[in-house]
Amino acid sequence: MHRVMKRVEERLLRSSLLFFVAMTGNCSTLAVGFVTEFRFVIHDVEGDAAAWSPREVVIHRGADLGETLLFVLENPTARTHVLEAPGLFEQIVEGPEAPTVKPLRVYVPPGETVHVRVSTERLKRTPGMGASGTESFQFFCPLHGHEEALRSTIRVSP
Ligand SMILES: [Cu+2]
Repeated sequence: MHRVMKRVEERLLRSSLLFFVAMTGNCSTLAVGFVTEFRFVIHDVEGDAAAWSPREVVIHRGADLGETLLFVLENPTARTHVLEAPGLFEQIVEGPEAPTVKPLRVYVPPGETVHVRVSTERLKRTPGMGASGTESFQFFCPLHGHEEALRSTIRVSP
């Protein structure tokens, strides 16, 4: 009997600790300061292909690049699409652990909207920028064609 009670207590303690971690995790994601949000919508196009719109987005490094860069991906179509943007990285924040990054490649199921946090580290440092100071990244759905004509562009300008 005593042992059972002890186990229950332990379990309660563990779940309240988890709750505490979840709460503080939430607080730290709320305290991110200035958030820049960009919204993208996928469209089916002729020939079983698909393209993301807007076809071109400009992010101003100074004015737009806050601490948090959020992409909102909408898929109003009847099939799954992907947003892939070589050179950009998704920032994964899990609880109190330090954020990790992975190449930006996000699946968006039919009828759903997915929010992705994009890493701003590399965009702020601007290693690969051209003479004009503008850096370009292409994005597309790799499942439904990656021809030049279907690609959209994100320009990061000073
Ligand atoms: Cu697609």
